[in-house]
Amino acid sequence: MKFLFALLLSVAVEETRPPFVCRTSEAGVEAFGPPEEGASCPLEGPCDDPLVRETFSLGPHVVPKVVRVRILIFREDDGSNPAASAQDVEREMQQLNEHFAPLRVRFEHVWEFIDDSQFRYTANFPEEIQMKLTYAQFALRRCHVYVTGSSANYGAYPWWPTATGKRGGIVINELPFTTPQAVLTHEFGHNLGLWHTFRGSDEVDPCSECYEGADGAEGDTTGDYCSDTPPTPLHVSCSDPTGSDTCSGLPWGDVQETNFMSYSIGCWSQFTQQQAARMHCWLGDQLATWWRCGADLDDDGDIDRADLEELRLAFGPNPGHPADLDGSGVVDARDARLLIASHRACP
Ligand SMILES: [Ca+2]
Ligand SMILES: [Ca+2]
Ligand SMILES: [Ca+2]
Ligand SMILES: [Zn+2]
Repeated sequence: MKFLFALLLSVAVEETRPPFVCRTSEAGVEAFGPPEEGASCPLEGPCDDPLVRETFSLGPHVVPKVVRVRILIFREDDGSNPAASAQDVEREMQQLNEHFAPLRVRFEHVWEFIDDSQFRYTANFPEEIQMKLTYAQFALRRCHVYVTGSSANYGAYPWWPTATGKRGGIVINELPFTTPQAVLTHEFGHNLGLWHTFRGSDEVDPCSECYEGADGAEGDTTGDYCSDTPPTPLHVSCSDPTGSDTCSGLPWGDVQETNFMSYSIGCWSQFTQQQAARMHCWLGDQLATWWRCGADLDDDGDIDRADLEELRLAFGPNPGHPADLDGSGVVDARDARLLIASHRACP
């Protein structure tokens, strides 16, 4: 009986939880105005070119990257009512690193409480811009994450002129940050250069040049600019959508609910190869000041014998260890080869 009650309660909680909404694109419209009516599908930078993107596919030449992050947890003026706890920060960052490990991207964070009731709850983008302008420090060097009772969850695309300035970074509401929902993974996807997988049907003009139809024929140059994320409508459940693409009349068919950049939050588990390549490309381009080379294991600015020795000491099954450069869960000769390749390739 007790078990049944707990089960019913958990179902009720599931149903009353607000659906996940991310307002990254709206934040851009607010800051930079709407795209021109009927505008074509302009490239935002070199990484939108599929040929450039492909040069960042995860081969031996793609160096592991450590992205610096500064997390600000807001409290009231008197230090009460924190938006999250130290344990929440550690759990959230560990989860983020697990999700990005196979992509050779790791996040290194510092965090602090900010006691300021003015920003403990925020109602809109302008207030959140004030919060960022007040508290961002060295934004060129690291990505900021603001955790508070915010109006929404959103990141900042790397092609925005403000991406590595004080107005950049991630605003995340305290509710998703304090539950293992992976919203932080989704928002970092935006900051490192990913669109929503449903951009091609939901965030562009219907049937326009940027529209990604159900046939997926122009997948590399429309929608999210990734042909390995299937065309999809905005869709929140974990089963395939019913219905058809109104432009081609074709059914949507088999979409990728498991993608972190979809809205199917309950079944998120993966980024695709092309998404990984886009992120490494943008990290090499607009975001080059945010990261250091992951192969520099002792963080002394050089990749040398001392780093190789650090790697050797970590040999064996070692998931989450910085020396597991390819995120395979095991530190082995493949990681050593990546380290040696990074010796030449790292900036
Ligand atoms: Ca796609
Ligand atoms: Ca070193
Ligand atoms: Ca490995
Ligand atoms: Zn989003």
